[in-house]
Amino acid sequence: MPTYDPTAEQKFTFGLWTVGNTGRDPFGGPVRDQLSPVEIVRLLGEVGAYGVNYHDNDLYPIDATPAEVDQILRDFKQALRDTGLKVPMATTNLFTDPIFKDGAFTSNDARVRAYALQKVIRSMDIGVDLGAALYVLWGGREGTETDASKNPQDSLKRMRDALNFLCEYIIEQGYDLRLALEAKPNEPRSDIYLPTTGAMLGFINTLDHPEMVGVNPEVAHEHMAGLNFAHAVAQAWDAGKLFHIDLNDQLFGRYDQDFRFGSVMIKQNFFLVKFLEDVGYSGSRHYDAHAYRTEDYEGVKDFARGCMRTYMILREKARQFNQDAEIQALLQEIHADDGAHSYLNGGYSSDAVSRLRNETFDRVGISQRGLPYERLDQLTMELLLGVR
Ligand code: GLT
Ligand code: MN
Ligand code: MN
Repeated sequence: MPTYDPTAEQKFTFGLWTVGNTGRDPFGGPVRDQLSPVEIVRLLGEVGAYGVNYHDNDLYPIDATPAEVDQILRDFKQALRDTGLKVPMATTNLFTDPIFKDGAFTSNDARVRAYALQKVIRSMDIGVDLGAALYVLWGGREGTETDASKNPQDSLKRMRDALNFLCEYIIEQGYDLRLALEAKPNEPRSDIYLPTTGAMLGFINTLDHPEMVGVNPEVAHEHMAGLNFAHAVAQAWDAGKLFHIDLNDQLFGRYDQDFRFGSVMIKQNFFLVKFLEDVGYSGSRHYDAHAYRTEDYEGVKDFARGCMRTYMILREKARQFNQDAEIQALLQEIHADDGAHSYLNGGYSSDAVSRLRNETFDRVGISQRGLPYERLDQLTMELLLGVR
């Protein structure tokens, strides 16, 4: 019987802002005390996480003096040594401070754009020192309420200039650091630029160093846009761009709920986990989620343990799916191929075209073949519901 305990191989990580979330929302104040970074690291150590990620200002206040930052880092590093937790990813808060009210890299104010670059560079230096090899950029304020304020193409150019600048900085410093861009369709801006993972993937190819930049897709963000998350992840993987992943959960059409992973859409999350495990994704499995507002810190631990446990359960279900004789027989039947058209597998050739031109297809006969997807899906559901 599997234990479903988290393993180091899965690299389960949480942000300081996730288990440290105090439950503040637009309609109410905090319901939990703010834990210090050291306390959060201890909590994560207790629940068996692999690592902790952070925004610069989750760790030190925006106006901290260099001496204050040094002291905070010393304490943080000590907590990391005590617990064995890693820091695989770091990021910058470019959304909370009022200076970012009209964006950071895409702000209309050149001083804000410059300040944003300075803030990222300083935070990167610290991130690299803490061992991070990945830097996430989520542009929560990079957007508009009214398109009268900015030309969307100018905004893309500003975004591109900023990312090119940061890549050159990384190269010049000799850092072993890659960037991962995170898309979100809206909230807190009415419309955020590059709203989906697919849009980010297209944009990356316009950069000076596309090889240094990938994506950080988040379940909730694609669900907000009504999209199939596993399909977005597959596209990113296929492009060699799945550098990181933000796991959480929620139904379509809602605000960014960031619920416990696997708490809402079981089937979708199953196919996501199956995909990640089947292809051998080896990056962090990061939980960008937080506990219900009803919880105290015991409940936050339940939340964190639940995120990892559900992943491990779905991973075991994926293994069962791959070994289930009936399911595999159905899949074989569905994918049956007598090899008659394998001449098309090698790509284009004039020989292939002339063979293709001369073929006659039994259109009606082919259409009449039933595809047992109902049976396949029912077996999948029964497996997930625990009766197989
Ligand atoms: C914020 C946002 C997340 C991003 C984080 C990284 S911050 O919580 O909602 O989706 O991943 O900046
Ligand atoms: Mn989110
Ligand atoms: Mn996220």
